[in-house]
Amino acid sequence: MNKITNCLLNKNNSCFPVWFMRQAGRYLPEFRKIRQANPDFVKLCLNSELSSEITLQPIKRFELDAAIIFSDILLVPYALGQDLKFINNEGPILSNFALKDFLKAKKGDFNNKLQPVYDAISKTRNKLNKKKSLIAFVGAPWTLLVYMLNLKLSDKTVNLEKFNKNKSENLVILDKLNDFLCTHIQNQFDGGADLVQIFDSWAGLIPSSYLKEYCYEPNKKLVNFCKKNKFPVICFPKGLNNKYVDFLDYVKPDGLSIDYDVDPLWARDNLKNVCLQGGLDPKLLLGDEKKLFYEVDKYLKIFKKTPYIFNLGHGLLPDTNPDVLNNIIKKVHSYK
Ligand code: 1CP
Repeated sequence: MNKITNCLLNKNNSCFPVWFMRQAGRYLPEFRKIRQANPDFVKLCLNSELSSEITLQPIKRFELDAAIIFSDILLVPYALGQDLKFINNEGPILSNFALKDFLKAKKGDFNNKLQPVYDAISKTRNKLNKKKSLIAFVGAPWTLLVYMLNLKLSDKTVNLEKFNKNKSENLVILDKLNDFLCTHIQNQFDGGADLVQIFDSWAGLIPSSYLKEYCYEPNKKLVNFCKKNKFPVICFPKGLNNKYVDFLDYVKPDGLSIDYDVDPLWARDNLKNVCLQGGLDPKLLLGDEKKLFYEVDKYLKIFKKTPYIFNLGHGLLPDTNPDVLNNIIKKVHSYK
């Protein structure tokens, strides 16, 4: 059993496994080179040879305990019929959502469209040392819905009026998404993934009175599917603050990734019977190294006796210096 699975399932605390969200990305010159030659991001994600190569780039450079498959959460709405484009420095754009087309989506078609992702997973698993995990991922239904219906007004607000206009319809969409996400998880495990992370990146935009319906319940359905199939699962409901406690009580995943707004000491004392992950602010990696290593040390000390996977409180930023990452990894591995 590899280190991360042992930490997640057996709550083993004998070492700190380490990986980083967005570890395959723009901060690496070797990634930028492939990206420049492949301006169509969706095509790149669906090129199993290249996406496997990108997945392994950080593994060749650093002593990481996991590779995360190079793909994107928005390939699911793409496979369900929405056109997807990534505009440089602006992020992703999906074509207008059409309920009729969405309701007609079929599993066979969905599987065919995403087959290159599953092929990339198999190719990567064959090349990756057995001691290292290969991480699959999905976006949680709410976060996907934010993109599919274009609900985000800013990084802090969501258009709830637009959402509430068709509330019953939206709940149907969430449910159908859940079903397809279970298929996507299953296919990724069939391809050779060892664990799955569920990204609910916009959970923090949901007003408290809606949290159960739009965040906890959909995450729980995915987690229950994983548990039934013995797939280790980590949830990342970003932005929940002290509601992380309610999330954990309700959803009960094997692992829980905390964001940079969560106080690690509070997390250790209030989020029990789960393997915690992450938390360190990715912005710290761009600043003074002394301050950075003071903070890295703080996380290691706080989580010394608990099952904990070292990671950040969100994805690596494009301006991160790869050498800094290397120094963090060395420090984490030498700690216990
Ligand atoms: O321009 C480029 O080179 C593309 C940048 C990029 C990359 C490298 C995007 C666009 N997606 C990815 C890959 C990606 N996306 C991974 C690969 C594995 C790894 O972590 O190394 C993963 C796990 C994701 C997941 C993802 N995509 C999330 C959840 C995590 C998070 O960041 O909160 C989200 C919200 C997306 C949507 C998305 N894709 C890309 C961008 C810039 C965004 C965010 C847009 C926004 O802020 O709304």
